[in-house]
Amino acid sequence: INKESDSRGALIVLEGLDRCGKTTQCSRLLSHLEELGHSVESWRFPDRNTGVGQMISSYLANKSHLDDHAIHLLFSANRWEKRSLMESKLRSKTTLIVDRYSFSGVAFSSAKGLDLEWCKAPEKGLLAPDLVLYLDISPEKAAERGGYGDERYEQLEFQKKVAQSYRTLCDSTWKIIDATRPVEDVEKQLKQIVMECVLTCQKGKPLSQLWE
Ligand code: NYM
Repeated sequence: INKESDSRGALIVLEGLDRCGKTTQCSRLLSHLEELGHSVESWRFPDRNTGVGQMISSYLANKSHLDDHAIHLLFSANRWEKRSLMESKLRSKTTLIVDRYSFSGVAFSSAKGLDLEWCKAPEKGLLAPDLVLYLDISPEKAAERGGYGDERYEQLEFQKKVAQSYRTLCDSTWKIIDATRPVEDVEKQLKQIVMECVLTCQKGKPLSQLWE
């Protein structure tokens, strides 16, 4: 029985190394869902527009230095400050396509050597995604794509560690997509998986929380 109140938008997260193609695919998914007449928004973390987001942005640009734990908590706070808006969007039946989420938070910080469980703790209670799409590419291939900027973390050796952390985090619910395929192939696969998820949430699926 579908309770009308359980019908909602889907929380769809794209994850992967820098230069894996997430941002391109997010914008393609957004236009696709819009064309089909769905209510949909594209979000990204870090959200650099908030006060916390500006601190993160300055850290990433190497304009400020912060303890590894402190920046980890800022990334998490940046998600917490959007949590209630996220929930109200989903309940009002808007689907959210999110470029990076808690998994990036844990993968990047634990790649620096921070304890995995410590990294997960502040994420507990954030909304759990309905779908995690992992755009899989080797750090070497991603680096070959060029366009690593001068932001912190955009270095091959570090990306190798991040890839390892993602491997630890990934579970059977994640959809692993071969991101070395041509953009259109990846797009086609993603659309199919995403549509299924959007329809499931539309029919009614309770919201749940991360790592509880
Ligand atoms: N990043 C992103 C983190 O270290 N922790 C997080 O919680 C999130 C969401 O920020 N290299 C890192 C991953 C990226 C960098 O992200 C900026 P983007 O998608 O390049 O704007």
